[in-house]
Amino acid sequence: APTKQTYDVLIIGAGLSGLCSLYHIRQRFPGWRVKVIEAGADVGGTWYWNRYPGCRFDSESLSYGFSFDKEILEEWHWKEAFSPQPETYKYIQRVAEKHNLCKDIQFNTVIKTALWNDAEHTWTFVDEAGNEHTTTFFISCLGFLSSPTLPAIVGIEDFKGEAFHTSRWPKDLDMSRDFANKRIGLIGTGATGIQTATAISREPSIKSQCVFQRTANWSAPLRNSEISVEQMDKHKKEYDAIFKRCAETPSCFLHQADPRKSTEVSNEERDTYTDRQANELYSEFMANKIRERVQDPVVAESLIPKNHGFGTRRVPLESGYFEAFNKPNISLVDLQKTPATHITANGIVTSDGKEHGLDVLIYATGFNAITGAFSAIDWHAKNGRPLIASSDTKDGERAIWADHKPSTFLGITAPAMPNMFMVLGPHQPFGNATRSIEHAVGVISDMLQHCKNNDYTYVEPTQKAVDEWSQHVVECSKGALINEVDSWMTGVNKNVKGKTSRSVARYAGSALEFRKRCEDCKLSGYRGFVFA
Ligand code: NA7
Repeated sequence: APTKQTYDVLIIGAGLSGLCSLYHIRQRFPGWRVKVIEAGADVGGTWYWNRYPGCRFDSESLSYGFSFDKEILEEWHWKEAFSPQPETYKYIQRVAEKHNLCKDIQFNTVIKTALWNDAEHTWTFVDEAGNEHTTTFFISCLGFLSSPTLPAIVGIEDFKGEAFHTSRWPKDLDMSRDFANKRIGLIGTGATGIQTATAISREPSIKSQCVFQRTANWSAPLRNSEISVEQMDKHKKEYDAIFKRCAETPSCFLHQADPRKSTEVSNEERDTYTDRQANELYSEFMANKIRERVQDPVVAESLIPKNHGFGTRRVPLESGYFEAFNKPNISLVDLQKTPATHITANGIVTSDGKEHGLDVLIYATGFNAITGAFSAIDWHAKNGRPLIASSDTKDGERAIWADHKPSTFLGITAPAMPNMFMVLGPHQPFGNATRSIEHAVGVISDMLQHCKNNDYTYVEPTQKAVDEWSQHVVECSKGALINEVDSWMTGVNKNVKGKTSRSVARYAGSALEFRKRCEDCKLSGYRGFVFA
């Protein structure tokens, strides 16, 4: 029979955000009942699901760990400057194990429905099995790149070979055995597609790999390197300085942005993110690098983005991606020239009538980003309002985030969603994820402390605060060339209904400004919030 459980704090998601939240809630509120619900079979979130070959981060390893556990930082040897997924996953498992976090995590549980009870000041979450999880406070750690999307190509279900999304890579897949003598197809050339295609191109047993590219992406060399034991011993003494530095940079990485205005420097040094002419110069420089690296000039031209400048979409970092196309068994299909018309049992057919025969089809087609994981839950928020719905439906009029256009206060709370807090939600700076997570969890813990101190069981941002914040978020992103291009960062995913027009879904200002505004709100006694 379905069960009913009651908590003070319920967290959904056991990735870095959920684990960090759980750790801090336990520390600050020892008597509270806290639970984490997780869809996967283990901790790790992004680093649990994304186990495709070549998966690694492009944040510096040394800047990525949790700052709250100095002992683990002291014991942990990051072996590469940019850690590969298996090592990051192990690190996260180590944190969970040391703090016995799994004791309070329920795995393999998918939440389907969320109901706000205005009389009780509680949320009730109902899982797939019909079990009810009722809580006063709720922390969303759903992840902003956690809801994978398949390409909207006709016939996708007809394909007879093995097919999967990169974030659902089969756990026991062994490339040397399972890809031996196979024709591999890969759709998508974002950060994931570029990493996966490069790794597969190095697998000697494959027969061939065909990369289906809809939009060419600018990509810059990762320049990864090994970290020796001696170097790591030295770095271990530098962690305080590393975290201090991350707190001072706009995206929480170790590198600092050049503080000079583009008008103060020569052409060669201009800001390529806001200055169109400087961007064109830089893009041309990068295009010539691709021309040098790819032997076939036709393939090289296809790999050079034509409709967007360098850095106007998230720049994947690569390690030999362009050279992969110099191998005789690696080919590129330029879907700009010959769009995919449909998928058959045997492969992908393009507009020139050609059927590209495949044994395995890999979808590196990205995510319903930022709002996607929210839309997988059927929300009945304050006054029964849905959270996300298309504006052309009846529900759309009442939806809090109609057409996936988020409204928030401080990126951490949302209107008509009382007692909900978000880690890495919309309108938060992403950058170096762990740094942003630790900050958001700090803000949330302080707000919960404020509630506890005052016996509040209800907190909701005012519409005025939400409107002012939304205006600030839009203001921060003004002038950035990134706004002129469709990508997950501008809220566009053509594979998702209602996600076809651009919105400002993330905080494009500096993390320092974001933090200052959170701190000011706290110092003002949480102006902009209604408590009860
Ligand atoms: P991205 O960056 O959203 O990339 C998805 C890729 O898939 C991109 O090249 C898309 O082409 C392509 N795509 C999507 N749908 C289709 C269809 N229907 N046909 C052909 N090609 C398609 O996702 P990633 O997983 O690579 O990276 C996400 C983030 O994770 C990344 O930025 C890092 O921050 C970590 P398009 O460009 O839309 O033409």
